[in-house]
Amino acid sequence: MLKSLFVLFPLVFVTFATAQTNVLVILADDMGIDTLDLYQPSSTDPLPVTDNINALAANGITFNNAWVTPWCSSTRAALHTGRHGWRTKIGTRIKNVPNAYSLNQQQVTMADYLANTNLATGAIGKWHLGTNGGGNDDAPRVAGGWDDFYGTNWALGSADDYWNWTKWINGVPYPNQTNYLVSEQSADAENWIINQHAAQNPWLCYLAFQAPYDLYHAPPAGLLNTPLPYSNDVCKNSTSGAVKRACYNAAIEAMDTEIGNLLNALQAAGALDNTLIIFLGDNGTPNQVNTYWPPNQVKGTVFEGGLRVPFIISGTPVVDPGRTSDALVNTVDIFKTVVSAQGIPLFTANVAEDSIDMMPLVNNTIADTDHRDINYMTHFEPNGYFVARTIHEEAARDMQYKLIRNCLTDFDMFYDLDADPKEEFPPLCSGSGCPGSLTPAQQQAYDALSAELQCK
Ligand SMILES: [Ca+2]
Repeated sequence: MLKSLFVLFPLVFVTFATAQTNVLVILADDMGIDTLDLYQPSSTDPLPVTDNINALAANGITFNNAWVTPWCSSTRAALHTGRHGWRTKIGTRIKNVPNAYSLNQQQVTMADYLANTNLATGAIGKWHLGTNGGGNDDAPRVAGGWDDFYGTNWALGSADDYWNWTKWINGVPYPNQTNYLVSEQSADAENWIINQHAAQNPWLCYLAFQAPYDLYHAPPAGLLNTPLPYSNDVCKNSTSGAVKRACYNAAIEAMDTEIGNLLNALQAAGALDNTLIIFLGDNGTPNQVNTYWPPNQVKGTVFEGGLRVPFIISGTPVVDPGRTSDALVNTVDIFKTVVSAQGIPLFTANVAEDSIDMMPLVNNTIADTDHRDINYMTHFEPNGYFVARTIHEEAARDMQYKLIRNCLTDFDMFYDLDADPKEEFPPLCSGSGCPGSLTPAQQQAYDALSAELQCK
């Protein structure tokens, strides 16, 4: 199998290694660009205070046009493998059913790829990539390739209570955890990284917070900048969108505080020297707390409200920090960026085919337009091979135009994102083959985008 063959090559990689860079990937759960003042400086909606995320931006690059997938699992699969869903067959969330199609051992992940270098790899937090096809309690290590895993139940995908949850450490459950989940996830990352630093191991830490997320709750008051006037029960049970949004904003503030605690502790330990920090959301904002996008064009869809998330690359390796970038970056790009940051060439066939190294953007040696001409994303249900799809929609965009196709009905919607960044007005054309009167430039863009769609 691919994975067992793969381990034959490590000495080649080590030979090529010239310099290594620690990498901290922080993945937020259910968080679109509508949630941060960084992306919405003139918002009239109350937004959470996120001094620590803003500091990452001040010391890094803020990407304006980053895409992920509309759901937790499909984004994670793309992030870990550098491959789009039509290759991994994970196009949506993995549900908590027996033998659910999962990230499996045949997929080469970035942790696999780096497994035989001297880079230590640790995954912390929400896994949500299944149980290697069923029942494997050690899936983050077995299928994910990580050296260590500290997190929550990957069959379910998430903890269902922030103060009563089971922690899994390398395949072993530790039930009845009562520490606030987000604080524990931050502490686990801190401990793991400090240990690697003490052992003088270069490290890659993937920290997947279960926050802000659509399990609305009232975080501990001590983590908030803005007092939350609602109890945990009210956050949980209210049917008011405004109440839910206040609780959701509070969850972002709590996560931001814990990101600050984590980075301060690492800085104090000298563990952040030569460290790349990547922060992004895993999918857009949930409909119930959406105040920005057109209704129902949010999490779970391939509209911008589902795909477009905060994406920041920060840390000491960033040249000319404090920049913004319009480059069409994608969650799949993290794979080759992490590998590239180690000074390791990526030349293996059938690995991370969709990933494009972002280090030239980090080094500020290319123009934004030179990273990728067309960004692409797919969403389908259910996951897996040889199953009839009940949902299959894809999207592709260039610097200006975007094409959405329903692959089941062959229905297209073609937008000008410069003129209509929220896709709130009727598309330039819609229907099978997108009949309508397009300008020659629009037609050329439509044809190019259409050629990128896979629908398979
Ligand atoms: Ca999510």
